[in-house]
Amino acid sequence: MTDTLDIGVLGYRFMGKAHANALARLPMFFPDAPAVNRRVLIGRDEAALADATEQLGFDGYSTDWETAIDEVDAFYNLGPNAIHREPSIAALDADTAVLCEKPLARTLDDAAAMRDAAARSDAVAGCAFNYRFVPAIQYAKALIDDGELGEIRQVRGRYLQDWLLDPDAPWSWRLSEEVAGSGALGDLGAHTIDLIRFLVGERAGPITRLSGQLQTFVDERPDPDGQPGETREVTVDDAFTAQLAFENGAVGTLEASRFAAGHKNDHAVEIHGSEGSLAFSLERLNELEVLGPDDRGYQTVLVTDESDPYVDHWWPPGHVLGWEHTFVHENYEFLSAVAGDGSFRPSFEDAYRVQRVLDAVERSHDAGEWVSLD
Ligand code: SOE
Repeated sequence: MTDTLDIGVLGYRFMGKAHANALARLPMFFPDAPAVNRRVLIGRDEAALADATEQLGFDGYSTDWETAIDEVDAFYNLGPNAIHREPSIAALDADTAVLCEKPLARTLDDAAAMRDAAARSDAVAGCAFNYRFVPAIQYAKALIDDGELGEIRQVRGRYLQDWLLDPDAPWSWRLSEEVAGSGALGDLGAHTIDLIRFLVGERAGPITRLSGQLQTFVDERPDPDGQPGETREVTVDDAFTAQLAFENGAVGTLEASRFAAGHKNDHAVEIHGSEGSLAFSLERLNELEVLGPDDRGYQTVLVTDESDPYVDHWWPPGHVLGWEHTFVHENYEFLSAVAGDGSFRPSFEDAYRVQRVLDAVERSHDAGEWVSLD
């Protein structure tokens, strides 16, 4: 392994910018991170790629991912869900490390194939569930693992956005079953499922059964590439809800929506144990609400002390972090694993287990009954 890691990134819009920004921050704030070179940006539209290559600080670009994955030490697959499988498996089969955006795949079968490729490869494979890397979430996990909440009894997770509230909001690949696989369920629910597994998976065990429902409120939207008045069909859910049963007897609820007026990016979890509770929302991501056995109400903990996860890399206490910092932490951990031949979580196995829950919600919705995840 060379000292400097060459990185190839497929995708240059929202997630491309989030990860390119994270790579650019590493040398200044995480000097013990491996040196990285933003080597090649991969996509289809050469004109847009050329502009993005300049803007995101890459050496060059390519429209041929098959060649590019052989030229780099790590391949970031940030494309739409339907193209997660093939390039990621090809990279892993060439022993090139892979960081794939969430959800892992469009379908459970694709996720299983990706998990199997990671199992047979010597390369590190990770899925970019970035909310594990919020300091307040890691602080919450430490409280739970230390038994501060006692036995886990109830889990409540939600991811609420409002960007499709306007029926004239344009169609995009995220609204296509053929490209995305699902809507709010896989785009937003996947994050919450991973977060719940991260936080309570060791004490509550896996989700063993669930019931779920999916709903589409607006079933066609203006086609941004079509003539005025032309529309495209929405073939995924706009919102979902589910109720969960855990191996230890805990119960839970899950929901996500792209129609939740008043919520911009409200990814929230609340956990009740036999000894206390905790609550987190991404819209207040530096804070954790904690209630211990002797507290009469929730206490707000500002998780910005230098002893808190990652905070010592940034600013003094109270100089709060933001959404983008979660990607810096995630890239630091992933690239440190790549350089050190270590392991990274969330792994493709973790991401496959998230995909099993997504699939179970769809099975339950179709069957109109509870389904098992055994
Ligand atoms: C959807 O709007 C979205 O961009 C998700 O795709 C991301 O994973 C989430 O972090 C923010 O919202």
